[in-house]
Amino acid sequence: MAGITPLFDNLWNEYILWSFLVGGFTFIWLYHHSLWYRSDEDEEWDNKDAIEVGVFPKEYDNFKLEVTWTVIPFLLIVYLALISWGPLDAVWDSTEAGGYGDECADGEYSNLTWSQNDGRYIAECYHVIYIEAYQWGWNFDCLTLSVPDLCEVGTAIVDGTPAASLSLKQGEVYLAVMGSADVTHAPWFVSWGVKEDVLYSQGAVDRNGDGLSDNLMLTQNGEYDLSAPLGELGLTSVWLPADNVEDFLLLCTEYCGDNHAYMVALINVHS
Ligand SMILES: [Cu+2]
Repeated sequence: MAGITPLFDNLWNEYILWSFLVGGFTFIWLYHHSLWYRSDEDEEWDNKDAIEVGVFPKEYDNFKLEVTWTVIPFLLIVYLALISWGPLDAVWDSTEAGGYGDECADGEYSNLTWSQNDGRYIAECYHVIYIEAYQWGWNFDCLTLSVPDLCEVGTAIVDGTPAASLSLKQGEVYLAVMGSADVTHAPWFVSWGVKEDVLYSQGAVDRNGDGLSDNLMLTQNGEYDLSAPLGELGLTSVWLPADNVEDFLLLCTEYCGDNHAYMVALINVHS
C-alpha cells in the first residue's frame, strides 16, 4: 500500500476538515436565514421597498460582502492547491522532488526505506520500465533491467482470461513510462492507490516496421530501450514504489470502448 502514507493521509484529512467547515458554515447560514428572515403566516407587513417577486432588491446589495465571499474561497482554493503540491510530486515524476534519487546503474538496488520525516518512502535510485496501453490490454517492457528478478513480463490468467502480467521486486522503486497506442487510458495500480492518464503516443505504434513500437529500440546487448530521452518521447510517467509482497490487478479507469471493463493485467510483487 505504497500510496497510503502519512503524506497522502494528512492531505486527505485536511480536505475532509475543510469540506466539513465550509459545508457546515454554508448550511447553517442558509438554514438560519431561511428560518429567521421570514414573515409569520397572515402577518401584515409593510412593503416599504416595494419588493416584487423575482426581482432582487438592489438597495440590499452589499459590495463588501460580495467581495468577501469571492476572495475568501479563492484564498482557500489557492491554499489547498499549494498543500497538494508535495503529494503530487511524490506521484508524478519530478525526478528531483521524487525522493528516489537517480536511475539505478546496472545491478544497483533501490533500497526503498520509510522516511518518518517526509511521511513517505524514499530510495537511493529507481528503475525505468515501459508500459503501453491499447484497446484493450497492457504491454509491459522491462527495458534494460537485466537482473531478472527486478522485472519480468509474462502472462497470467485473470478470471479465466489470459492477461499480461508484470513481476516486480519488493523494496524497489520503478518509474513507469507510459504511452497509449490508441485512445486515452488510465492505469490504476489498485493496491498502490496510484492512477494516471496515459495519452495517445505516436511512438506507441510500429511505423518504422522493426516489429517494435517506435518508442522502443533494440540495443546492441539485445535488450529493448527507449528510443529517445524520456522528455522527447512525450510520454507520461508515474512512480511505482513496490513496498509489499502481493498480487493485485492493474485496471483501466478511463472509459476506452467496449472491453474497457476487461482491460486488466496482473501485478506481482515478490520478495
Ligand atoms: Cu482503457
